Order: sequence, then structure tokens, then C-alpha cells
Amino acid sequence: MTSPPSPPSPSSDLLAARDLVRRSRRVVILTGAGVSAESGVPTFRGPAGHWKRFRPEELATPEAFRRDPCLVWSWYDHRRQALAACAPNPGHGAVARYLEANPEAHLVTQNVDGLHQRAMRPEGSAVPHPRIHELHGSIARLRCSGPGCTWAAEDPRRIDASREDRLPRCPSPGCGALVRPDVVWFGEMLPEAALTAAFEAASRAEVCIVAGTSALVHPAASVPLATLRAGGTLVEVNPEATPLSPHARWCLRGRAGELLPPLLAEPDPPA
Ligand code: BJW
Repeated sequence: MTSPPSPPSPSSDLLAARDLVRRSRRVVILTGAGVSAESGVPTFRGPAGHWKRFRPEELATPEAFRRDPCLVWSWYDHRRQALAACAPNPGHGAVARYLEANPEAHLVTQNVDGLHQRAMRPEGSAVPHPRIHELHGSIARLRCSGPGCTWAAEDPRRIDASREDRLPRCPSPGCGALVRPDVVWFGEMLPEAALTAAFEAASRAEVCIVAGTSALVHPAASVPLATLRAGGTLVEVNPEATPLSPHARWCLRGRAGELLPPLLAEPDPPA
């Protein structure tokens, strides 16, 4: 009888990066859509990305929403429903355990899917984790699109986007403007508190791990530069090269779900 194949041994780069992570207290992890790919959530760019079927300026801008709110809402409703069938993967789990065990670690994510929060709090707490900074909002939240109105609510229900008069409207007295997903579209400002916390954590970090992002969208892609400017080290986890790769001390080429668990693993307790 043949024995089952043993898992591939970790590369020397992975071991070296893991040693540095273990010796560091202030670590920032920046994630993008690639971290959720193994949960079945499509990335934006690349062969199976959202943008192969839709141009970003058609769907992810305030102008697109004003022009055709039904088209934009039908895309988001489709993604919200698809997400309901997705679960955090081993990459999300590794990040969650690492944040739990390391009180000075921060997670900065561009993802709007909430899978990091779910990995951290499977029981579904509504209170956001104080060291998870969501730069591009949350697809499960709604907010008012009217100028000056601050109404927002967590609401993952289906949206009927078949006709404009069926789209949800703001319930604030005297408002009634269309409700929109609480995500950040091109040309919009990022949530100030999350952005400030992300850059503060990155500029204090000894190590910034950048996982599953094409690093094309700013200001998120500039977060690791704050770590570099302060003398810290960059580690990239991505099957493909990105504009940040030349700045990384180690580029770990592979999937986040396979590389983040060994990279972030706690040392074994002494026997
Ligand atoms: C795997 C994997 C596996 C696959 N494991 N990896 C500076 C320079 C140039 C332009 C700008 C700049 N500063 C600002 C701009 C303008 C603009 C911008 O960045 N444009 C560039 C595209 C050129 N930025 C903005 O407009 C931002 N706002 C802003 O700057 O406000 C200030 C301001 C406002 C007004 C006037 C003046 C100033 C807002 C950006 C909002 C981005 N929004 C989106 C949509 C969110 C809602 C939604 O989900 O629908 O956010 S766009 C989309 O891209 C989404 C993502 O969060 C974001 C990043 O994508 P991400 O995560 O990197 O995904 P992909 O698909 O690109 O990459 C996946 C990666 O994973 C790949 O590398 C794969 O190889 C890898 N991968 N499988 C690990 N298993």
C-alpha cells in the first residue's frame, strides 16, 4: 500500500518570512479580492474577474448609479445573493487567529464581502472588530444616496431591481432618495476613520503583508508604502506579480488560502 503524498515542504522564502513575522509585534495585513477567491467570490480583474463582463465605469461609479440605478443594483443584488452561499476559507481563518493572538496586529481590507469579520466572529456579532479596517465599505450595508443624508443600515435582503419604482428608498423623514450599497465607488472618498487607522497602523508596522490584491487601486495600494517609508518590510502573497512586487523582500507566489496559514502560524509549544 502506498502512503498518501506528504504536503510540499515550505520554501525557504516562506520560512524566512514566517520567522520575521514571528519576531515582529506590529504587523499589518492588507488584503484584496484574491483572498476571497478560494471562497468562490470572483476577483475584479484577471481571467475570471468581474471586470471581464462589466466595465468598472459602467457599474462602480456614482455617475453609473445616477444614470441606471437598476443596472447597478442588479449587479450588487446578484453579488449579495452569491455571497450568502460563500464561507471564509483557510486564509481568512489564519488572519482571524493571528489578529486574535496578536493585539498589535491590524487588518486593512479592500474587500466588501465581510468574510474577514465572519472568520473572526462566526456567531455574527454586529459590532465591527476594532482592528479590522474596511477601506471600501461593506456590500451587506445600505446607505442613502441623497446629499447630506447620513441614513445607513445593515440589510442583506434581496433588492428588486426590475424597475426603478421598486428600488429601496431612504426611510428618513422628508428624504426618500434612492438607497445604495454602502461601498466606495471610483472618485469617492474612502471612510475617513478606516483610512486614517490604516495609514497609522502601516506607518508603525515592522512588517506589512500584502495578500491577494493587484495593488492597482489607490489609496489602498499606497498603504504598504507607509510601512516601507518607516523602514519596515513588505511580504507579498499572490500568484502573480503586482506593482508592489519590486518593493517586497519576499514574494510568496501561490494562493492565500495555502500560504497565509503557514506564514501566520504560531510556533509549536515546547514539547
Ligand atoms: C490571489 C488569488 C488567491 C487571485 N490567493 N491571490 C493614484 C494614482 C492613480 C489613480 C488614483 C490615485 N489615487 C486615487 C486614484 C483614483 C482611483 C484609482 O485608484 N484608480 C486606479 C484604478 C487608476 N481611486 C479612487 O477613485 C478611490 N477614491 C479616491 O481616491 O478618493 C479620493 C478622491 C476622490 C475624489 C477626488 C479626488 C480624490 C476609490 C477607489 C474605490 C474602489 N472601489 C472598488 C469597488 C468597490 C465596491 C464593489 O465591490 O463593487 O473596490 S474597485 C475594485 O478594485 C474594488 C476592490 O476593492 C479594488 C481593488 O481590487 P483588488 O482587491 O486588488 O482585486 P483585483 O481583482 O484587482 O486583484 C485580485 C488579485 O488577487 C490579483 O493580483 C490576483 O493575482 C490575486 N489572486 N487569486 C491570492 N487564491
